[in-house]
Amino acid sequence: MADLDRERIEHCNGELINQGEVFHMSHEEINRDSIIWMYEKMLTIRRFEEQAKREADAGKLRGIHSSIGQEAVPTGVCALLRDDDFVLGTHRSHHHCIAKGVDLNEMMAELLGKSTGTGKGKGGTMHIADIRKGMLGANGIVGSNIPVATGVALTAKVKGTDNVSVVFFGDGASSQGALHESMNLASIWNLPVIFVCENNRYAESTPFEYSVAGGSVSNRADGYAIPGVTVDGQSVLDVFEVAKEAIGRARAGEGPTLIEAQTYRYLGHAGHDDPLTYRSEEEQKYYMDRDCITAFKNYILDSSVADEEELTEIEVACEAAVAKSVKFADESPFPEPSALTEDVYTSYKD
Ligand SMILES: Cc1ncc(C[n+]2csc(CCOP(=O)(O)OP(=O)(O)O)c2C)c(N)n1
Ligand SMILES: [Mg+2]
Repeated sequence: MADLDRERIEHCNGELINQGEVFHMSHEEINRDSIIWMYEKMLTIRRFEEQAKREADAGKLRGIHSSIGQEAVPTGVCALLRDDDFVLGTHRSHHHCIAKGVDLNEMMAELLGKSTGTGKGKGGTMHIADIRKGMLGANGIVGSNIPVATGVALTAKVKGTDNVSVVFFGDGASSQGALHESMNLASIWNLPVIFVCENNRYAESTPFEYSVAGGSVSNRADGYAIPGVTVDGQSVLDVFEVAKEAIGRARAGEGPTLIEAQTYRYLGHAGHDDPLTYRSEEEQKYYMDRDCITAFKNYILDSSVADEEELTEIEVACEAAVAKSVKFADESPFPEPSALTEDVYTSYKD
């Protein structure tokens, strides 16, 4: 194994290399409903993404940024959010949308460019939003949603609500000025925003170790006097615990947090055109052997939260929901050409 791979694996294993402490939690205070909700969400994301890839491979859309492998991160965070809290995403955001409760039928229709989609078929995979659910949008411009989320948090503070704003972004985005400016403002204004970096080890084909100075994203919080924490992003329960602390602080008016969740994307950067020559088979196997859904299923069975039969029922329901979303999308019409200039400006009122 190349030294770089070994370092990366040890790093993600919690054996620290220029890294902040990796938190492993006790998981004692999570109730059964939350556990079942999280299992169902993670599985729905996985099945939806597998289907989305099949749709792309069949030529029904022009490719996707798959979140397979990263399901635990938004699931652990969104388990603690309300509909009136806000989430902002990235170019790789199907898992954020599903975790925040966006309707699967409308998502699949949006992917396939149909008029029944979340953006009436004019946004596509990288521009899914649903204000009713507090999902303010995926976004194709890397890092661009970080200052938007900070502004959303400022709105909550000015209005005196207890809503929180969560922004997900990648390890590549973590070196953008937008994150640093946002953390600075969020700190001095004590804003209810949680910055969640999904460190999946690569920005396209560029390794984290090559491009991120200092070897840690979470340590960057130190420069802005806000809490920064690294968590095992393959453990949904660990993510839940860290998010609980961060969201609780934000709601209580105690300001922002930076979370770095260490995770891995299983597929290529943007689908089938990525030969993955920049990472080793051994490295991929290492992460896939620690699959977040398999690990969580084992936890549920080992701790008798549910039995095999109950989990099978959930699995069947997730598959049925995804199959239904494809049928809904297939049977929906494409938007009329005359709809091209409609909805350019929003009429959103609160
Ligand atoms: C401002 C900007 N620069 C470059 C790109 C091209 N681009 C799209 S995704 C990506 C990599 C982003 O990596 P990361 O933030 O780690 O997210 P990941 O793809 O790993 O989820 C790049 C460079 C872009 N979309 N926007
Ligand atoms: Mg990345």
